[in-house]
Amino acid sequence: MMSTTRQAMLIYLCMTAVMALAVVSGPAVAPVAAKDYWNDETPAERDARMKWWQEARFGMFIHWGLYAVPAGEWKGKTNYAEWIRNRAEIPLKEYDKFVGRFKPVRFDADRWVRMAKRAGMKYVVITSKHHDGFCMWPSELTNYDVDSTPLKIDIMGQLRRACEKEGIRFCMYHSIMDWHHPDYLPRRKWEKDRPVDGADYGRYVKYMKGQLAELVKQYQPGVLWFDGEWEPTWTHEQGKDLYQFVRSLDPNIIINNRVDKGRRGMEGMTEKGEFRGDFGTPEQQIPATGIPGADWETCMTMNGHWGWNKNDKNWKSDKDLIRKLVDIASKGGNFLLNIGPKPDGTFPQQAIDRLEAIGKWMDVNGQAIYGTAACPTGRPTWGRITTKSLDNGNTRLFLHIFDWPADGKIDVAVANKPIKCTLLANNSCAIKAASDPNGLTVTLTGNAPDLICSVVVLDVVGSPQPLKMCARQAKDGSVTLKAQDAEIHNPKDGQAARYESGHGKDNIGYWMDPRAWVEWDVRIDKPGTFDVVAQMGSTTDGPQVRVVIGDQQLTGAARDTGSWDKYATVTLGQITIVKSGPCRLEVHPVKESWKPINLRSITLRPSGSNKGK
Ligand code: H79
Repeated sequence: MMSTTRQAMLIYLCMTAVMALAVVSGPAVAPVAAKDYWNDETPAERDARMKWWQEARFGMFIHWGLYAVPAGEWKGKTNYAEWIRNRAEIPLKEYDKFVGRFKPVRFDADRWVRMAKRAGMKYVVITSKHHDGFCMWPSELTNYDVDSTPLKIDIMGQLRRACEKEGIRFCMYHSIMDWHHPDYLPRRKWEKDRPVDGADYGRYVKYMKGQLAELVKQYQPGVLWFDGEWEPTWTHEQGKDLYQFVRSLDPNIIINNRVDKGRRGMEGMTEKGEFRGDFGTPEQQIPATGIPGADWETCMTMNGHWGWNKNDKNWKSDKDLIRKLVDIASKGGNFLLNIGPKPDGTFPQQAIDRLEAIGKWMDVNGQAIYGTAACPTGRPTWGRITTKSLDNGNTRLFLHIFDWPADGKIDVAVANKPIKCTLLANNSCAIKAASDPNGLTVTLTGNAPDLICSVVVLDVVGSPQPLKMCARQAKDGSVTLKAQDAEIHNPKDGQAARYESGHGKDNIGYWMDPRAWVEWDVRIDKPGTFDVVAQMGSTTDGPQVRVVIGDQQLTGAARDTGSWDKYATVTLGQITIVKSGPCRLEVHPVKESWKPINLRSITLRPSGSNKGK
């Protein structure tokens, strides 16, 4: 049978021929317009194309290329990886010596793919070409490829076949930016040895398209994951054209938003507008909330580098990685977790260990991740929720419990009636679930079956009816309001304040506009007098905030912490709450005093007179 790719190629060629004929024979024959893969796709067609990817939820990113050879080190500095050529300013003459030293004698594609599968990953995205321009398959269009290395291994081909065997989707990362091709522009500022004379960017684009045609034809990637689109030589028009071109090679292929110019920085979601791309690409960060209707995938490293860096020992823990996977699934996203293989073709042992640990968790809990949808409510304090609709119109909620409660009780902010509730690890273990006007309460017994994340399966009647989430008082009477749970109100015009995460950030930032304000829903069960304590970062003394709770308010000032990313705990004042029940806490800038601050949290802490009551 002819593959869909081949068919598409044929249709594409035929249409090109028809269009050429139309031109030759003049206006009497109406030209047949090529399908516009972006605008002419119906929502149903798009859903069908995206289905496998949306259900997969978890994939492996692989950054492998010549940069594995220096392993992150150049002239005594050790903090490089796949950007080493650029960051260490290595002349091409020097860098190209890695071609002769790329000898992955222990490369075993089957082993790699089996490790991905064991970890519970459903797809693999590997660098066919990173920014350094080196091609990991034998390309007809350049000698800067694996055919010029001592072992001449077609890495893409071997991985493609291994994926096929194991039922894993094979996908490719391809960089638009290219620091090697003579026609690519611009050059790096420090490059003195490569004059731009004769360079022709249009010719580079043709080269790239030719290579993409090779890749799609020979390896049928499920996703083309572009990157390096931010340089000014790459335009929106070219992005549109490349999206159409790649879809015309294989109509079913999925393409990330870095094909075009609509990506919002490292936050990665696509700006509003005509921008192409099937999914957003947050890099090294997880969005604060899901984005209804948007497809996205967080890509992240296990340590601090994408390519192999032998000195980077800063590995994320099993717990951190598993909870990140859960967090992402609970917001309706995919997790693309990176491996930077070593030059001998093996995975770093630390990466192998982590894949193994995630796999063990997925063996038990995978069904709470695959094919699930985002949590319908806000984020609970005890963990995360994923959902699945059941055939009979009811809903299955997977309660991913990070912090097993001491009193055994967890709140689920939905109005639905419970049907049954069990532990996923042991489905004979019935758990009590009861609903009241404040939502559902699940009562657990015993200890957490999994200290990283225990999953409770809760079936409820009908589709989810979310209730407003309230922050509640802890045992000591305090309430902590976190940046990630704030509702941010921005004026329609002007700079928008937003929640920032990743790279140690966990705060409301970009708070330039004093008209922007934030609020939280709170529920007070034990009224009294509270100290209002804020964690704030500021580059000056004095920006004031007004905190409003019900009909009371107070004003306090931020202190100079030297940097927006350094935080001080400041007591803003005291406030007395007389009535129990739900209320709102708002934080407004005081306009006259305003200089941007970062806000990490607000805590209401029972004050001296109130303590222990
Ligand atoms: O392949 C890995 C990295 O090598 C690559 N992307 C991941 C998947 C990467 N390249 N650059 N970076 C990561 C950081 C670059 C950030 C910037 Fe920009 C590029 C800052 C300014 C231009 C992206 C575009 C963020 C803001 C605008």
